[in-house]
Amino acid sequence: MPALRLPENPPRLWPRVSDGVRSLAITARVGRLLGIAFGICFVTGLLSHYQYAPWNWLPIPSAPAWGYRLTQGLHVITGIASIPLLLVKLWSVFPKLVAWPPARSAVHALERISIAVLVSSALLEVVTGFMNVLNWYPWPWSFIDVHHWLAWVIAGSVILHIAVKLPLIRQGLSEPVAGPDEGEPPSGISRRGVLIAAGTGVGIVAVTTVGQTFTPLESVGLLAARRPHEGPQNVPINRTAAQAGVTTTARAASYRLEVTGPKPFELDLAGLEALPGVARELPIACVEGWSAGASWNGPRLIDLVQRAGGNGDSTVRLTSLEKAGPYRVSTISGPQMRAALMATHLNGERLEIDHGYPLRLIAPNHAGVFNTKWVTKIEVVG
Ligand SMILES: Nc1nc2c(c(=O)[nH]1)N[C@H]1C(S)=C(S)[C@@H](COP(=O)(O)O)O[C@H]1N2
Ligand SMILES: [Mo]
Repeated sequence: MPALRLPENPPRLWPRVSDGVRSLAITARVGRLLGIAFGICFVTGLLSHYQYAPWNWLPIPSAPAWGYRLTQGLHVITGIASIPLLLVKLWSVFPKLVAWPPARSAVHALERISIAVLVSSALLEVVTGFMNVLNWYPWPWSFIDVHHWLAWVIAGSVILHIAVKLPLIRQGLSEPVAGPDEGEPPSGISRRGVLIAAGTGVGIVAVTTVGQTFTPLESVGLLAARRPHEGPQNVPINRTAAQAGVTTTARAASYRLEVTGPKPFELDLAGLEALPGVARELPIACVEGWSAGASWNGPRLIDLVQRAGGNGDSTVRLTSLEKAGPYRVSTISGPQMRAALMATHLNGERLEIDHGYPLRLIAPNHAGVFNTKWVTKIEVVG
């Protein structure tokens, strides 16, 4: 039987990458882009986190109303763009990542451990972040806590990494992308080609996801989990009334809005609908990366708070008809509370049940998750 002989030049599916293509010039340039993306993603992520844990001496402003929509949009786009950048960067230093022996000295061992921490935490962060955009949480731990603390680990490791590599970064950025010795490999990919491929990858993921927040690009939102205009009344739904288990209670004749405070009162549906309303254009901007502008109408929250004996400095807690679930209760205060609406109408129609009928909160520059739907209780707590 003839011996099985492997062809000397196996056919390749991918363009051949010669070792000359991996270069400091590419690593440094991709690294710089990745650093910028991570930086924007970190700052906008902290701004989002601040909505969850504000300091009472520094209230969250209510203007611009689209502030959270912008910062959360940037967060998701830079986070997604860092996935191809990170992969290209890892590819560009791959021989070093798997170099043998693993450590030449104690200092070298420390450096490699710090890179292992950086690479693994960055991969975990961007991949779980992307799964969050897809609304997919196949893990038992708190996404928000892990995502937040990993970000600090990454920020620290990135600063350390830049400090250690600064001389190399300088050198790489000063070298031309196409090295003088680089003959164009006949069937290969050039250094410039690698950068163009990386840029195209970033462009594709950015354009196909930005559509879920930036309406002119909605039709190309292939990777977008939600389309800004898909859903009842042209607004997407995070959790339906059926999922929240409120289809009966939200429509029941026994529905009451209870407002507690120094002068508590109660309204039935007719009483609620008789309240004077105001109209506002406000976006819903979800932490999961989609947003949609809409026109809302309903009584001002501050009017209800004042009628119950509170004032503009009160902290207000809203409770949903939903029996369980992480978004059943929310708290609002400061400029956002003073500017908030208790919406009864969306885009000119009575709220659909999935949007929170009979009554929901909608506040400017407020993370979508806190705009409680199916509100049945408003408490002036402080
Ligand atoms: N009671 C209740 N309110 C809720 C939610 C929920 O699950 N339950 N989801 C929140 C989230 S995460 C978002 S993004 C918005 C979405 O509002 P929409 O479904 O009307 O677009 O509602 C918020 N209000
Ligand atoms: Mo959300």
